[in-house]
Amino acid sequence: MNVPIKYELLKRLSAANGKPLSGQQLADDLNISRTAIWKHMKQLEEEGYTFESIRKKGYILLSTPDTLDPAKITLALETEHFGKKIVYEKILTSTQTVAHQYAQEGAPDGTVIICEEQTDGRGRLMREWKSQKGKGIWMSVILRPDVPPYEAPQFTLVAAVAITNAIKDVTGVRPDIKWPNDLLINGLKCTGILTEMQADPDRVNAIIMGIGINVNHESEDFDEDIVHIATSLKIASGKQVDRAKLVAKILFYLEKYSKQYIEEGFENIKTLWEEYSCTIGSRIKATTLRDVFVGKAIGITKDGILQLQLDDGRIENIYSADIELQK
Ligand code: BT5
Repeated sequence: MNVPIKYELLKRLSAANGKPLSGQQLADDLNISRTAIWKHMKQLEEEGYTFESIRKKGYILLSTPDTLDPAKITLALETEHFGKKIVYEKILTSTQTVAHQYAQEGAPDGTVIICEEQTDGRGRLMREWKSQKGKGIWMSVILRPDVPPYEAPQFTLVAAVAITNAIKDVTGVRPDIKWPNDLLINGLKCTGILTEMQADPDRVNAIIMGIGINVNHESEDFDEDIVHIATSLKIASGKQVDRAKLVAKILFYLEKYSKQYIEEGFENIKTLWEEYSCTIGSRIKATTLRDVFVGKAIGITKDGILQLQLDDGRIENIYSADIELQK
């Protein structure tokens, strides 16, 4: 279905708040025929929307399907321009791979690639990211900040703060941020962030921000190899979460904080990040590509680099690593 018409229809029906809207009124509003309205309603029903149709009065929207349909995301969107272009598919290999192609073809700042299921979802260092059908948020957002390449890793911290705020607003549960790219609830991973970029030597062309969130999984939905390290927002909050609303909220905060980072620098985001972090102040083991360091995480620099105080008192700057919190 033509997305603008579908969106306009749903916008009106959901704003009516349970009162019937007549086919004639909808047809006049949208400047299409009553038959066309009827056809659109049928198609919406096929997609899982349910309506009550009252003779001579019109339609009431009863429920929306549990999907990431762009029309549903758009209904909840409060951004200036993030999420104005959404590419939605039932199944993809990886939203990152597709987002890289879109970025290369010039997709604008804030473009979203999102799907219900990934067959080849990936984490850092090409690790596997499990992306079960219909349960999570598997999306990549294309950002076009005018920054040098060495500033790209900071966007992982910007995203971590944005997603934490959004999860808190929508579910009431506040995850902890584990440097650099995990969100944990009760020590278990609910979210992973993968920041990749396309760049010239001195300028970023695009940041591809991959976001994977376990939303409505029950514990039996997790494969054996991750069941002891993973959790979902439903497990943590005890409630089914509206994924489309959460996507809209994430885009709102991602737009807000990336703008703030570009215009004002890292200071405010650093403060929020430190408040949400479970890494700072903890004794941790940091495994980098070359070394293993153990010590107390004492802070992040204004560039987002983790500072570790080793047992001999030396300070080690950690640019990229896997972190284990130690007892
Ligand atoms: C990450 O990597 O945490 C980044 C994950 C980013 C996924 C998103 S989904 C949308 C976009 N498209 C993609 O293809 N990717 C991005 P890393 O820190 O390397 O963690 C990977 C590790 O997390 C794996 O080795 C597993 O141990 C664990 N893991 C895999 N799937 C998980 C899941 N669904 N929940 C929790 N942990 C998981």
